[in-house]
Amino acid sequence: MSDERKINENSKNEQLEQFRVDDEGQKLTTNQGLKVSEDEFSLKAGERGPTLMEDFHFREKMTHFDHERIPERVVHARGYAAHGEFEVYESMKEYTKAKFLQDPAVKTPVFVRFSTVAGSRGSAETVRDARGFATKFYTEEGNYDLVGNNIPVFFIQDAIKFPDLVHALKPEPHNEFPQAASAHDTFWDFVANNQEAAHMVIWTMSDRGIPRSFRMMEGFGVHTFRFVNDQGKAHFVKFHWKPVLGAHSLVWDEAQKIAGKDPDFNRRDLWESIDNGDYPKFELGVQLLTEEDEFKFDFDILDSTKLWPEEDVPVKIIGKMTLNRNVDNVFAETEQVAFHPGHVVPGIDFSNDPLLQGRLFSYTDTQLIRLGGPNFHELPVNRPVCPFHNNQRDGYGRQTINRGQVNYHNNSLAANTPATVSEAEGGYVHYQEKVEGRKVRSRSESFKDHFSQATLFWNSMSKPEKEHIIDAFSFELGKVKSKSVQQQVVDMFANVSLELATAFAGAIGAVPPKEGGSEVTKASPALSQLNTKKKPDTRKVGVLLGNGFNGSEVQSVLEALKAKGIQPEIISDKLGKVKGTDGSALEADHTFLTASSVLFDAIYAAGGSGESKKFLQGAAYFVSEAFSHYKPIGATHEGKQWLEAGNMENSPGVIKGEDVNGFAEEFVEAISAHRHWDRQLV
Ligand code: HDE
Repeated sequence: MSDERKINENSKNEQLEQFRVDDEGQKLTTNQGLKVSEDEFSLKAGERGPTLMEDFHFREKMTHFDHERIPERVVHARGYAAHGEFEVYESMKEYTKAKFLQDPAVKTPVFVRFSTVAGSRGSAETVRDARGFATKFYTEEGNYDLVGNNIPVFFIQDAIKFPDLVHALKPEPHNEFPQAASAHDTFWDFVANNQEAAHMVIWTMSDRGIPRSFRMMEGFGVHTFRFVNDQGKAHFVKFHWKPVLGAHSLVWDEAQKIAGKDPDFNRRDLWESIDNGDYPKFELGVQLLTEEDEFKFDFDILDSTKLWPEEDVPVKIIGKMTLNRNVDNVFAETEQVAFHPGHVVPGIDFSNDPLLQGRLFSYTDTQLIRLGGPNFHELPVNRPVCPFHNNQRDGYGRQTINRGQVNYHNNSLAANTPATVSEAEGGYVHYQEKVEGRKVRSRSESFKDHFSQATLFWNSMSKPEKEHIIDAFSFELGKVKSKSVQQQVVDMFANVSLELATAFAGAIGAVPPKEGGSEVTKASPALSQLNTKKKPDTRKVGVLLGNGFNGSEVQSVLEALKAKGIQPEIISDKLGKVKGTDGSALEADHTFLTASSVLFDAIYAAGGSGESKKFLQGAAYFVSEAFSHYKPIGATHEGKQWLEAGNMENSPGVIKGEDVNGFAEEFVEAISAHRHWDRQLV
């Protein structure tokens, strides 16, 4: 690889190209390149005799298969990824010298992996959990990894507690259930006895714990990092990803049903969007603080259980990421990608957040067991796109052939190269923060308020969002067997909100809290998803269509939806052509068996005059289930019968179309709203 460091959006793709292999149309060979004449039968002593040791092809094939699995990630095992590019809107020179944040003309290749945290690699995706949001920027100065989550705070304040947290969250060790769920005794026992978890717990119990899609959730770097400019001046910084489609969630009953109907719901959504050219986009935002302002807040900015309210420290939008290419091979790329918050570039540095400090150890360590040795940086997805040279050698799976006699520093035989370079030439120099202190195992007093920001979050929620939080606590604690743990959690959350704790105590038969309450009255409107962007783009609409539908009118509705970026998919009682009154026909994409209302954002009941009983039953169920999940429902022609039958006609977000043109417009607006929470369910 040349030492020329011109990176563009294609650099990673071009690098990966040299590793891609197309097997189709090729001759079958062993791994040694020997052509194979027979792949059906092992080599035997006689047709009915034993297999011979000599059968090297059988042994190679079987041995490779026997070793195909690697350990899954200890957390974030279930994930999905895509390639893309990042561009900065304006130079960030004032704050950081990071090269990829200087020039709006430069596009930096990225690889992003989204994940759930608790579940195993094969678990369902719509479980209640935080989501990982890890981005690798392949910059001209080396890889920069922003390894974040969709929740801006964390459960614990010090990394030493991470193994305890994860043990408590994962399936219980004696019986190994429940899978991918926090609704069990050990998790809530951990929460009640490690009360710093309060803030993140209220986030996971909120709608943020069940995002509608990876494309519709925010991302956060969580920790306080540092930006450092070329004058050596530092700012504290928090990173945000803002989805261009807004942040939206599922409802809990729907999320549980999707987990059965389509456990791959989120990855399918990401894959299909990119495949369709609807590229997911996120804007990068930063909150910046001068070093002088470090102690200006009523919380410690080194404490990862705290956020910086956006109304106090505005989020400056500085760039945009577009995901535009699916992987070629999930194992090679998504599974083998190795993120690490310690992969930084000049201009980005750390803070003393004790959670971040511990992560700086853990990520390389975990790759050593997961990817089998110290050469994981050589795997194609992990390679920087700029050159890399050092004196590290050997180890399992080493691929580079480092030539020459010299593999040490200092040396004279190679003129002391590879040579270190000065800061001015791009050498990474750690920010020279002055640090002094006694060696102590303790926590600063400034980390001791565990409840105020949980209350801030609660205060910021709209009425439906509060109801969802109460329901989530009632569900999760309703699954806890220990009465003592249930009561401890009630008493703990009384410190966050008496209204909340009293409500879920009632639902789980616990004693309502006698004392508690919070003096925090502040709210942060940016925390409510009710204030997010609302757009119709890429929303999926299930169209219930039967034979004898009104050909031209229904087609004109479908065209109007498509013109707004909405994706209608036709559902009928059988696959094949569905015929319209005017002789036109539309192909059914799904049947009532293969699809479910929970897999769509909205339902359009268009009906048809020649419907069978099976059709009528299937459609009625679709409509009523979608209604119960507060989804937009539109109905025209015969489709209106289900609204009447279900007494849904005058409900918010239910559009009954008399005039087809006006109908499409109203329906698009209802779809953009995402859900209609003010609907009264009967
Ligand atoms: Fe992680 N985390 N984490 N984490 N984390 C891992 O690294 C760890 C934390 C996050 O898609 C592991 O490669 C410790 C916060 C994401 O490959 C492991 C602590 C945040 C991913 C690990 C934390 C994260 C991981 C497991 C407490 C949000 C998936 C496999 C100090 C800012 C990355 C691996 C991917 C993965 C350790 C806390 C995000 C074991 C010790 C806070 C998105 O190294």
